[in-house]
Amino acid sequence: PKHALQNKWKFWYFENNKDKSWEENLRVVSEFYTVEDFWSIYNHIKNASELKTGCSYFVFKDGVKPMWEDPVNRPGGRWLISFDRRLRPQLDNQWLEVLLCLIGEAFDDDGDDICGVVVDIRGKMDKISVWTSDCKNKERILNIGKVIKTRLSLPNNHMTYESHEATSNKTSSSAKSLLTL
Ligand code: M7G
Repeated sequence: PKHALQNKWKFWYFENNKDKSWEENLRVVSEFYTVEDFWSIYNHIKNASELKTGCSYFVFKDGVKPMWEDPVNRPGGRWLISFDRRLRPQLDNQWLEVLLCLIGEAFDDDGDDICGVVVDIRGKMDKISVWTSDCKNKERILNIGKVIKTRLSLPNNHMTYESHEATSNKTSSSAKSLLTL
């Protein structure tokens, strides 16, 4: 028998096609709710580092669209980790580690606040982010952040948490961060 996960997840792909709106560029690749189905998707698709600049993968809980506007995401925010694109060879392992945290239920009850995770392939800095549903729940945000920091062996001050409200309203390149780990 396959090994069921606590949640059902959807794997999304974003391609930066300038002729379409942001939302139109977002597509569901597949969904999974067992460990085995996760691996068959993961092994079938390109590594994040092989995607073109401007592309992203999103893995979100079933029922939550990977956008700020989704009612589950709207009061939330994200842990943001930036990687110099010269470190892209390490990105695939870091992204897989984040996915394994989801699959392995590494966050215990704090995982209730996880909405999904994202990897963005960009020109200068690639990004991995972990979206949570309540930007005011500092305890859960910190617990989740500490798990990620440990599993990714990140140095201090490498992760910042920002609300989606701040991200979506930002005028400069970075939004005000609420927490740092
Ligand atoms: P990004 O791809 O998250 O980061 O956002 P980047 O600046 O490093 O490429 C780029 C742009 O995509 C944003 O300025 C928005 O125009 C759009 N965008 C990104 N997200 C996550 C959303 C979203 O959740 N909703 C909407 N409406 N637009 C978004």
